[in-house]
Amino acid sequence: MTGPTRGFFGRPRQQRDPRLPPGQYDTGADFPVLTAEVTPRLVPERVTVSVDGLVRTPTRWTWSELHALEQSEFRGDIHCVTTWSKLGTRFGGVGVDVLLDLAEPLDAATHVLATSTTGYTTNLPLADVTGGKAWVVWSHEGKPLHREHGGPIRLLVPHLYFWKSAKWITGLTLLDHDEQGFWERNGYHDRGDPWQEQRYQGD
Ligand SMILES: Nc1nc2c(c(=O)[nH]1)N[C@H]1C(S)=C(S)[C@@H](COP(=O)(O)O)O[C@H]1N2
Ligand SMILES: [Mo]
Repeated sequence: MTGPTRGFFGRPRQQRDPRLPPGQYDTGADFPVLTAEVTPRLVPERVTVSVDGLVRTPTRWTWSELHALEQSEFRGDIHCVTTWSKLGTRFGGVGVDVLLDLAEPLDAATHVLATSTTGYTTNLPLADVTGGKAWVVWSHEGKPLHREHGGPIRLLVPHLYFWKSAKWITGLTLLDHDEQGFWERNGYHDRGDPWQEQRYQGD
């Protein structure tokens, strides 16, 4: 007899990384850029981020004020609806919880609308940006966030599809209802959970 019959044991099965949600592939070292607008050129020292709407204390933080807040880091994976995921990323900034603690959301607040300098908007349930799940970030892999990726400052909501992570963020407006943002009005899902493949309205 010769060796074991080829095929009997099968070829070694390609182990799918359990960090990849359904329908996603690992982009590896690549970090694709997805931007609907012209990439703005912003001066960090002039950037402000505000939290307003249904809050007791509407607040606007300057660049230096943001840096004076308690900093935190996200380490983990991001998932774009166009099917790429980037595993093991690291972003640094301030937790959205820290901003909300200072602005004090009213009981009536249920959703937020994130806005960018460019006019880009995206909607999120308040519960998706609280409890340590969302950040306003200005560093990536220990370096200043690149302009193409939303630098100087962007929202990061890594447990939802990446279109929820508004680049060049100007603020969060708390609402007592869900108000669709740019991609949601164009057919993308209101919540966008990659583990449930909530890509489009109706998914
Ligand atoms: N202001 C703004 N934010 C945005 C977008 C955009 O076009 N404009 N694209 C979204 C989409 S669809 C994705 S996948 C990510 C892409 O971020 P990246 O270019 O850093 O990969 O940003 C999100 N935030
Ligand atoms: Mo995306």
